[in-house]
Amino acid sequence: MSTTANTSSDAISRSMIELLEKADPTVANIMSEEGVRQATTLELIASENHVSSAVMHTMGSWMTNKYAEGYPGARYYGGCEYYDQVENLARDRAKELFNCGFANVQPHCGANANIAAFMALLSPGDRVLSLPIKSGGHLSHGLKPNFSGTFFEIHDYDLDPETELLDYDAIEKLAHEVRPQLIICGYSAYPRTIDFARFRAIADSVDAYLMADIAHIAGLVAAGVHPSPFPHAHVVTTTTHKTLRGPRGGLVLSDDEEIAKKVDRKVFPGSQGGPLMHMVAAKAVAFHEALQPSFKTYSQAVVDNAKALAEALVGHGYRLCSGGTDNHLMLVDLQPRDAELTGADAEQWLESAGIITNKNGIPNDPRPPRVTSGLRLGTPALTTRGLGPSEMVEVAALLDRVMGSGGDESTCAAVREEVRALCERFPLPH
Ligand code: DSN
Repeated sequence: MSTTANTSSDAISRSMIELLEKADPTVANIMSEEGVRQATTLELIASENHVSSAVMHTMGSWMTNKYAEGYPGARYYGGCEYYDQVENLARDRAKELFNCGFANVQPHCGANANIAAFMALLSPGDRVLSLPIKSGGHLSHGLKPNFSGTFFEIHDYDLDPETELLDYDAIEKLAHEVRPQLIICGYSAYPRTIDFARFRAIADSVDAYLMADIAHIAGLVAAGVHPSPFPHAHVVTTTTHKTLRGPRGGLVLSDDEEIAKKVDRKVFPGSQGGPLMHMVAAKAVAFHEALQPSFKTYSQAVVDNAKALAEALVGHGYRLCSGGTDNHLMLVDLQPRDAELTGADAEQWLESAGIITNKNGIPNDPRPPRVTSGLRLGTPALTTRGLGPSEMVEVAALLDRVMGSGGDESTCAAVREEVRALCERFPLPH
């Protein structure tokens, strides 16, 4: 039960678990086990990361105790002096980080940020042009059961079937046929650079708004290792916990004053009540971290590691969708290595070996979403631990040993021990 206390070098985490062991030993046990899991496994899920102790403990603080509905200087509750200060700080830091004039830091998550953006820009029934989830888009960009697919008329653009890249000419042609009110760019499983300027030109040619959902690449954008959606997008939405390495949460940005006013109204009271002020405070801390020169170094290392991992996997016979990666993630087509291998099997076998990944459909995947022929891999979390390009070669070899073994138990167990050793060499940063 006290294993987390032993694994964590962070005194606050240790004393928190000790306190919890007295207050609620059942939850203390679950949390300890999860702490050990994180410390002893390799996290390759492209949308996950390890936050700093400063960010983590700001979340678990007395800042959770307060209602602060409204915005700084205009709250519906008394006692908000310090919440105004911290929210203003978070907003200012977000604006500085992304070089724009407006930030709303209250969305509880990326999907909520997107709800507010849709509500600010559109009326129910309006037409939206976006990449479907099956090709790397996000569910909040138009999936039928989601709010976006329920209340708006969604039209799909797609990747070029040969290159698996965005085909801007085809998107432009489709935009002229559909005449959407909104075009969305920004994806969950697209490994290449996005040409925001080209998207804006397409949007302007049909008098549509352009929304960039940069949830995956936000940290890379902030660090200048991926082009910025500003000044091109009318609205930018993101999460704060992926490459940006902050607390789980959402953020809406804009450079347009009229849109900004609408976004504020649509976050509160349009789609949320009380903001999670402990998370807003943690966002402020994370933005401060991301403004430091060390974050640029980190983000460049994320990209360098992704390239190294991608090259090593190709060397083992895997095909990468679009042929490689420009950012933090890659989509591995497992079929050329083994036509029988599914993403679901690979995910499960790798987990038993201590390597955490997620199955992911590849473009035009013949298998259903719970099976898939692909695996999505990302380097933000491993880079946070300090692994570099030479360790990416080791990680690729471990991945291949497991996937090439057909899930053989003794192979998975042997790899599990090597993963433990690698994790000991590169402990969590807190
Ligand atoms: N669910 C996230 C991802 O894993 O990409 C996107 O929000």
